Amino acid sequence: MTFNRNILRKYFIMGSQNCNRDPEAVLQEALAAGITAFQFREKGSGSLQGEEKLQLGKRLREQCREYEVPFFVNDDIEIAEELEADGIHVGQDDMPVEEIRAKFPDKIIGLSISTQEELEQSPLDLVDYIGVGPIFATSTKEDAKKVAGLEWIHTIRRQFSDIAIVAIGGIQTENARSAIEAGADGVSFITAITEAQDIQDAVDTL
Ligand code: TZP
Ligand code: MG
Repeated sequence: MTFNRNILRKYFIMGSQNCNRDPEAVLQEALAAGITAFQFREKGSGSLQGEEKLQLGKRLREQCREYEVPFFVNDDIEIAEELEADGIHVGQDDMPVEEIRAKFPDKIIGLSISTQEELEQSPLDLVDYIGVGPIFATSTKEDAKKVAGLEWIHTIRRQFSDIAIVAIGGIQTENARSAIEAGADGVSFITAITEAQDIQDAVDTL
């Protein structure tokens, strides 16, 4: 899939461990409400493994297809391949971007960047976008790195005026705008949707 940075605008991330109800129902509401990308991130305590993970991924993948919303897989290269994901999002400790790019010349690749050192040492020319954070405090990711703040977005923008940036970590309806104003192309979020009283309203505000 060719990459258009507008898909980063309202980028919803979720696995079953983030939901207190049927993940398919949550994704359905989020898609109907207008999210612009989805990442299947089945990971951490309470997450599904093996065949159960694959089967859930297949169902969520189909939902995204119906809405023509790009479907990303977090970390899991095999599932990304099997589900014909549009893209893969990896962190610094996952399969090296060089290998992923060699294996999937046409998939969208996103890479998490949390520090200046990571920024300098990553093959940015091989990725389509970077995930930048955690911008605000989050309790969703068990091993989240230290809060980087909005200044981190400015810092990257000053060095790379054209790189596609999606902000992550603690993004909520109240602060999403500040991440865009700091220079992000879009915002990504878990609990802003999974814990929303009204998903349509949350997506509109985001
Ligand atoms: N990576 C950095 S923070 C985070 C991930 C996956 C969790 C984001 O969750 P929330 O609920 O939007 O803060
Ligand atoms: Mg990872």
